[in-house]
Amino acid sequence: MTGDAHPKRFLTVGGAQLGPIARSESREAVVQRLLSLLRQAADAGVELLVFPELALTTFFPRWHLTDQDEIDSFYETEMPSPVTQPLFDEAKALGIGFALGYAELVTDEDGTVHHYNSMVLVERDGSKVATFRKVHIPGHETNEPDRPFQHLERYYFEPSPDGFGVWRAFGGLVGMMICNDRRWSETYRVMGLQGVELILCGYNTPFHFSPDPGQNPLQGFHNHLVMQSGAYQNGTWVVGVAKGGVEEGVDSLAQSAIIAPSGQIMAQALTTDDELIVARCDLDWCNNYKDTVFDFDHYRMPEYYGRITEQRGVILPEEG
Ligand code: CDV
Repeated sequence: MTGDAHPKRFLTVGGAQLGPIARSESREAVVQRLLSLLRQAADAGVELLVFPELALTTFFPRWHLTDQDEIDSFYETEMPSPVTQPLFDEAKALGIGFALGYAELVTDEDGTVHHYNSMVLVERDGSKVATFRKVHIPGHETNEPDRPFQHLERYYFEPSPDGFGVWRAFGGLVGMMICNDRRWSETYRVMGLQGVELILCGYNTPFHFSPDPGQNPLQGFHNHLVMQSGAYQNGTWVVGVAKGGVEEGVDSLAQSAIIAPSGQIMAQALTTDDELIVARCDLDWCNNYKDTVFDFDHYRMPEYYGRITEQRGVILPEEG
């Protein structure tokens, strides 16, 4: 693969793509599906298994709900909880780590309540590595009844207060991002500047994009485009895992993929249902890119990148 003689750091990584989760499907039933994928992954020698965004419930931002108790029923107040504990127990027994996306409700000591779109990363010994909270919250804040379905993430979630961390875990440097985060080059670069070698991502991407339906047929292309370029430009593995298929009448992209630091797709899902994909990832392969064409210390020109953090929107050059 790289032609080098020195020993490699291999990690066998799995993507546990999910098919639709109906609104009526219980958490217990979903956890059974996750357990089935976990056991398949263990049989395949997987050491780290990645589940999608909001992997315990249906993608509820497609509805404008107003009853706060009903809204909060989609969130987890503890992780693990009695319902998710069997997943943690089985993973530890099998010696397999995992990343799981879920809606998280946090109550501060002063009683302030936060709603996040989160992903927990758990090591092979069952210890919690980190909880990542989605940074880029897409969609809209208020009900827009003219749409065929809503994308009310900005009504249901607040952005992460923490940003993009990178953690020493699984023998490498691991980061996380959630769905819309994967479309932004800054996401990858902030982790790339922390030496990231493996980025884990879950997503729910409906084919229909109301603000510009012309993009609908390009959903699959754009999905791989951003993750492949992010992997290559930062010399990192990227694992993108979908909840796909027709869920409550909304058709969503599947095409989960494990992408190498070269930008090449090493494994890709073939169905729109529960499906395991696996790749044996050489974490040292990252250095072929990090030490050459993307040797940041040698070649980056941050003195010209100030606008990236100094402004949010576009400032046009003066006319004339
Ligand atoms: N769950 C998501 O973040 N979905 C978004 C929207 C825009 C479809 C996405 O970027 O895929």
